[in-house]
Amino acid sequence: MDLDEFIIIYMFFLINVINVIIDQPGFIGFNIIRMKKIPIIIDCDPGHDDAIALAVACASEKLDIRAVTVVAGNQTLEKTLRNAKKILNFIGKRPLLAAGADKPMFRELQTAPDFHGESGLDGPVIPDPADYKEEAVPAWDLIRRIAAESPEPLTLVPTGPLTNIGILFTAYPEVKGRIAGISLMGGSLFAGGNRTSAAEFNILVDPEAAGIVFSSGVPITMCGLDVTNKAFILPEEVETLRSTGRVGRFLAELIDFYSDIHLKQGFKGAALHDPCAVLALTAPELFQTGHFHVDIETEGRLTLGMTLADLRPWTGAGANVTACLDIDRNAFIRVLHDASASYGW
Ligand SMILES: [Ca+2]
Repeated sequence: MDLDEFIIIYMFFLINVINVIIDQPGFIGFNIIRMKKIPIIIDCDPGHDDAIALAVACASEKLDIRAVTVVAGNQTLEKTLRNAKKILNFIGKRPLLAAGADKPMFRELQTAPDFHGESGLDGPVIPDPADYKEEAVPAWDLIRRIAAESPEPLTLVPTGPLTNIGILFTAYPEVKGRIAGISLMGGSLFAGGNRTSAAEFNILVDPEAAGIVFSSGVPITMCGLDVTNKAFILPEEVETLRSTGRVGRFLAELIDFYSDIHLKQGFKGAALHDPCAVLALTAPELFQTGHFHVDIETEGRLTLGMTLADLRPWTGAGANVTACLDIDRNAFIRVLHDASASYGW
């Protein structure tokens, strides 16, 4: 054996010894790495499926929720902010909260009372916590501050129109460098629209903001209707959810209201759109994905708000989106049941 061979064998031995040592519970350094949570900010417009997304996110040990920010969408900002406070208070988590935009960047607001009721969260009655106050700064200023103070880059999880993030990237473009990625619910590549034949609601409400976000250069994971229409919950699974405890009962009552319109539209059960954006982070193994270059239509008479994937490989347009296209629905429902059960009674 010459010296080179000896060094190679010695290094191999040393690396394996280190691997054995660091995998022990007493080795603090490795445990810190292993337990490192993903720092996120959820930007939402609750919203029945936003409520489920918040409950799933707050139950996850993989996430460090630095703040929740709120935008107008499913209902007016006043209502979505009130709903966010009610949901977070009810599930016993009170992260920093900030209100954002009360209307899209360049358009009038359109809401979705047909899906979410006049309150934006029709169905169960839960307390309205008067002592849970939002921060004095708007959502984009809070995100900027947290991003600047955070040692690690943040991940944004938008589950409503992208107005707050569009304003953030326009007012403070340097913040993009502090964002590791965006895991969002919005759009549709191959499943058609829901609010119009071409467009999904979140993107349709503020297509200009969506355009800013999709062209920002920040890595985007997109949970559009391609996957979220497949993330439905069947009536018998709602009953199991109801039996898991106080949060499960609350979520089941939300789904009772929210299922109605889905069943009338021919779905097998309520499509749980927004939780997909959370699970794409915490349980990526549930999803099948593809990489696409996606642009947002901001002018079309029939196609306003369309998320358009360029399927021509020869153009050289690099992918700006990882799109979730399919989901292991049974595993998704198990995660939902486990998350709600973790809150206890
Ligand atoms: Ca939403």
